[in-house]
Order: sequence, then C-alpha cells, then structure tokens
Amino acid sequence: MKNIIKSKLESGETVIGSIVSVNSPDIVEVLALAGFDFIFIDNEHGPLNIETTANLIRAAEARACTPIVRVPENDPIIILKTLDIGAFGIHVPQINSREDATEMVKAAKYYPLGERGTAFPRSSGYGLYARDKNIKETNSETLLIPHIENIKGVENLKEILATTGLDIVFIGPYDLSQSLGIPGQLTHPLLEEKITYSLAMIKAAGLIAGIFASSVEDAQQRIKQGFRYILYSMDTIMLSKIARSELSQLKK
Ligand code: 3PY
Ligand code: MG
Repeated sequence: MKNIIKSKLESGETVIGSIVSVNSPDIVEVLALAGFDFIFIDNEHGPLNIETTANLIRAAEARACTPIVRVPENDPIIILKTLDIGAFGIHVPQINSREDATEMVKAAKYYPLGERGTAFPRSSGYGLYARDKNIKETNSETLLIPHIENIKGVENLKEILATTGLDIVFIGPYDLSQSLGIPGQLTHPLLEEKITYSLAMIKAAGLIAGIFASSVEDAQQRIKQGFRYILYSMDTIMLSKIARSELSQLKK
C-alpha cells in the first residue's frame, strides 16, 4: 500500500480533497479524475456505512486518489473495520484529550505502536500479502487524523500533540464554533483566534495542519496561513451550487 498523499505531504506539498457523502462510486471517480488528491468518505454524517464505504474505497483506488474515511466515533471496533476494508487513513471526530488521542492510535496501529487486531481482511490482500511486511507498511502508511473541534481539544492540544502516531491534526471549524457558543459563525474573531493558535501549535510540533474550507477564497486563505491538508467542500454542495447557478443563468 503506497499512500500518495503521505508522500506528497512529506515532500512539502499541499493536498486537497473533498467530502463524499453519497453512495456513488461514480462520484468518487469524477472527483478523482477532476484532480482531488484524496476523498474523505464521511461515515459520521449521512447515510454511508462500512459496506458502501468499501466500494467507494475501491473506486478511489482505481483512479489513484487516496481514500480517507471519517469514522463516526473514536471506537476501536469501528476503526478496525474501517481500516480492514482498506482506508488509507482515518479522521476521528472529537479528539479532546491525550487519552482520546492515545485510544485512537491504539486502535489504528498494529503492534508495537498499538493493538489493532490482525486477521485476513481486504487490507491484508485477503491474507495474500506477506504478513510482516504488510503490518510494517500499514503502520507507517496509514494516516491518523484527529479532529480538534471542541474548545476542550484546543485547551488540551499540547498534550494531544505529544501523542506518538499522529500525522495530520485537523481543525473542524463548524463544531469548534459551536463549542465556542458561536455556531456557524465561521468568520468570528474568537474562532479565528483558536484556529490560528492551533495552527501554530500543530506546526511547532512538526505535524501537518488540516482544515475544512467551504469556498475557494477560504481554501486559498488557509493555504496561505500554512494549512497543508485542505478538505474542500462536498460532493452534494458542489453539485447543488453549480446546478443552481447554471439553471439561474439559463432562465435569465
Ligand atoms: C467541522 O467543521 O466540525 C468538521 O468536522 C468539518 O468537516
Ligand atoms: Mg465536525
């Protein structure tokens, strides 16, 4: 398993992905062919489940786009199943303490870094890959991406960042704004202060900072600030924006 976005990030590049929220391998292929570096298959919000996600992962791989999955919660069984079907990385919501981060790493990494269970799933080539090599490679190539999206996570960021095994630390601006009492106010100075503080801490710890961006201007601004893992918009949002704008031009 070669994780293309991990190599890109290691060579200093910025990577851009988008959220896939519907069960359509075709949409995954379209986004991959359009040039997104990764897709973020959302198993927290929306209808996708472990079986639909497996086929979306296959579609991404067929088009050399890195499949990353957001799991619904920091649960070792869910993390195990998600990695077993072949996710190249996981986002885990609401990582608010060192303990949360440690649990996440323990569930996602094989011995000696963690306690991920071993068997013969898709990620092991159904048992056909050389076992020791696969375990080592999977431990180093799988991206672990905690969500800092609650003020508790920001307050405990120093301890979270000291957890071995994290690659990218992702700021969730929507949930963070809610926990600050300013839900959805994405340009509020208090939110920006917490984002800027977190970005500086993540970079100082030598990790990659990631964030969600809802518009091109927003994404450009985040890249300028130093975020190198950009989650840009979402399948249904991009489609609805284009549909509405083209239709309104057509009806003029
Ligand atoms: C948030 O903003 O809370 C997110 O999880 C973005 O994907
Ligand atoms: Mg969130």
